Amino acid sequence: MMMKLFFSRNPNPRLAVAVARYLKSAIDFEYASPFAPGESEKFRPLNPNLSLPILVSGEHVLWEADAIACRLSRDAASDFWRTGDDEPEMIRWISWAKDNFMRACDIVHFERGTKQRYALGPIEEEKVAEGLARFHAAATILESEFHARQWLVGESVSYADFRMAAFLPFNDIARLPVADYPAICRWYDRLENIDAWREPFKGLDAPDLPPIAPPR
Ligand SMILES: N[C@@H](CCC(=O)N[C@@H](CS)C(=O)NCC(=O)O)C(=O)O
Repeated sequence: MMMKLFFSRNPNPRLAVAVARYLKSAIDFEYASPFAPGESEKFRPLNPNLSLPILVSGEHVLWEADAIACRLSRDAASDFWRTGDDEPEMIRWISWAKDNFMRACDIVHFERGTKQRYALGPIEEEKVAEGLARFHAAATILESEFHARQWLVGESVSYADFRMAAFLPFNDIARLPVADYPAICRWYDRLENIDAWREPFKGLDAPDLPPIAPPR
């Protein structure tokens, strides 16, 4: 039975779609909107959080982008999710990303992006300021890492790079000062050279994200 990945164009589902397309996984992609009116009944049995991505394989359901990336990489017998001696280092960067660099990006993107797209309230500038402070602290560490290497783990791209960068495709909206960090910019340019990262939704049927009204 063909696996199915439920996705939207938001950051974590985008990440899972990019992984699947990078690995050329033999799966179906289906656009979903579990928070839309009337959709929760369908999706709550699949994921009690109602969030995306969700990977369904027969009776088996997996949610959380990291777990899905691990599953798809194993199925592809790829070292995109490292399985050898590099695995602890990859886990280190995934873990650090979620508490630091990616978290900072998420805080700012939530205020300037998600809240505005989905009418969840006005931008809270003190939260943006907190996110920006966290961003500078994390980016300083990442910048010095990328002075010494091209990718986070070993000599080639791994899931840690995709996870770290999950919110950067949305930086037109989040407006994080990534340009202040040249080694991070060079790393991100390398990611953008990967078709699956740059254009994960190419050929997929998925409506654009709701637009963001310009600030009044
Ligand atoms: N920790 C989860 C977070 C999942 C999550 O927050 N998904 C958001 C998008 S970033 C979502 O489902 N939003 C509703 C939607 O996209 O329709 C993961 O890494 O998969």
